[in-house]
Amino acid sequence: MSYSVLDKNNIPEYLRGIAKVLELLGDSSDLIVDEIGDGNLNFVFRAFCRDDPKKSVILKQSVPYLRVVGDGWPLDKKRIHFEMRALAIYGNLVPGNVPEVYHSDEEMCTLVMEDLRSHKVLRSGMIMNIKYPNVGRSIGTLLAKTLFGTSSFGMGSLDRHKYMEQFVTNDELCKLTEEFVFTYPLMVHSLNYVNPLTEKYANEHLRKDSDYKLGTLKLKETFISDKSALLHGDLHTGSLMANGVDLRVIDTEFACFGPLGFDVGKIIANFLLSYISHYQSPNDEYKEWVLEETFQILNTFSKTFLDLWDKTEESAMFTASLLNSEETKRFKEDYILKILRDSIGFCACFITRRTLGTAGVADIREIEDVVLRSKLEIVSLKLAQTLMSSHGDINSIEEFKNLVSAFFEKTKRENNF
Ligand code: ADP
Ligand code: SR1
Ligand code: MG
Repeated sequence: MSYSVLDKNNIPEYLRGIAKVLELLGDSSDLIVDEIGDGNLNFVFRAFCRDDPKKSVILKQSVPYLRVVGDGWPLDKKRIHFEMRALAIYGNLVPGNVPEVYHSDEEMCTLVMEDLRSHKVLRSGMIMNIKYPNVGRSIGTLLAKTLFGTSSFGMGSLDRHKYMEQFVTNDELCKLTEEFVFTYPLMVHSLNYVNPLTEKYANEHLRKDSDYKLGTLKLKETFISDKSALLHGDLHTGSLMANGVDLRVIDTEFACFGPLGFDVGKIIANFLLSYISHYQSPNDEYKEWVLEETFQILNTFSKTFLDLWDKTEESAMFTASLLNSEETKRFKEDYILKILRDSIGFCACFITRRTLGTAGVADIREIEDVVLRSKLEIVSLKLAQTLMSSHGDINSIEEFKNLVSAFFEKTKRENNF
C-alpha cells in the first residue's frame, strides 16, 4: 500500500487489513478511533471496539512534516523506521519495558502497538504528584541495559556495526537535536519560546556566559562525534509510561548512536525540572521523593552498568586476560566517571533547552501565573549554569547530589520559596 495520511475515518478499514489486529479485536466489531497524540512530531490514535472498549490498539503514523510547526516545516516521514528498529532492539534488551508491537508498515509509516491503557505518561503523573514506587531504579536499569548492551563493551564489533548501520540515516532528527537542543536556546531565535520576564536573565546572563556557551558547544561536538551506544535520543518523562507496577518506554524515533551521557542527562534534567516545578508547593514529601528518585537513577545506572560489564568477558573492546584486575578496575572507574560528568553537562543543556526552547516541559510551561513561571525558569537557568560550570570537576554521584542540594537550599532562601 503506498503512503497516505490516515485519519479517524479511514483507520478502521486500514486496521481491518491487518491479520494480527483482527485476531486481537475481532473482525465483526465496530471500531471507534480517537486521536490521543500530544507529541511534537507525529499522530497517535487509539482504536477500540464499540462493544468492548478494553479491546484496543494504538496506531502511530509519521507525516512528512513537523507536527508542532505544521506542513511549512518538512520532515522526512522515514523517522518512524528508526522508531521501529530501536523498539525491536529494546525488545531484546529490555523486553518488559516496551509496548508490544503488533504490526509495522514501513511504506505507510505506521506502527500498531499495545495500548498501555493502565499506564500514564510519567510527566503527567509527576505533575499530579503521583509517586511511582522504584521508578528511579527502573529507569537506571533500563538505561544501563540499553546503553551497555549496545556499547563496544557489551557487543562484538561486527554485530555492533550492523546495529549502527540501521541508524546512520536518522539524519533529520539528529539535526533537530543539534539545533533545538544545542544551538537555538543560546541565541535570540524566532524558534525559541519567549517569556518577557525571563528574557532579560536569558539575554544578559545565560547568553552572555561564555563558559556556558563553550561548554554547550563541546557537548554538541560530543553528541555529533561520539558513537558509543544506541541512544533512545528523546528520553524525557514524556517518553516513559508508568502504572506503579512496570515502566514502559515509547517514542524511540530519535534513536541514533551517540554518547552514553546523553540519555542519562536528559532524564535527569526532566526530573530536576519536575522538582523545580513543585518548588512553591507545600508538599515537601513529594519534592523529596522526586530528588531521591533522581539520584537513584544515577546510582542504579552506574551499579547495573558495572555489573553487566563484570559479567562480560569478550566484547569489541575487551578480551579475557588483556588487563589485570587492577587495570580493569581503573579503566572502569575512569569510564563511569566520564559518563557521569558528560551526563551532568548534557543535563545542563537539556534544562536550558526546555526552558528557552520551543518545546518546553508542561510541568513549568503550563503554569498560568507568568510571574511564578518566570521565577521557576530563572531558577532552572541558574541550575543549568551551575551544572555546566561544575560538571568537569564532579568526582562522584555523592558530589553531584551535594551540589544540587546546596543549589536548591540557597535558591529557596533567596526566592522565599
Ligand atoms: P510523538 O512522536 O509525536 O512525540 P509519542 O510517541 O510520544 O508521539 O506519543 C504521543 C502520546 O500518545 C504519548 O504521550 C501517549 O500519551 C500516547 N501514546 C503513545 N504510545 C502509546 C501506547 N503504546 N499506549 C498508550 N498511549 C500511547
Ligand atoms: C521542534 S522538535 C521538538 C522536540 O520534540 C521532541 O520531543 C524532541 O525533544 C525534539 O527536540
Ligand atoms: Mg516523538
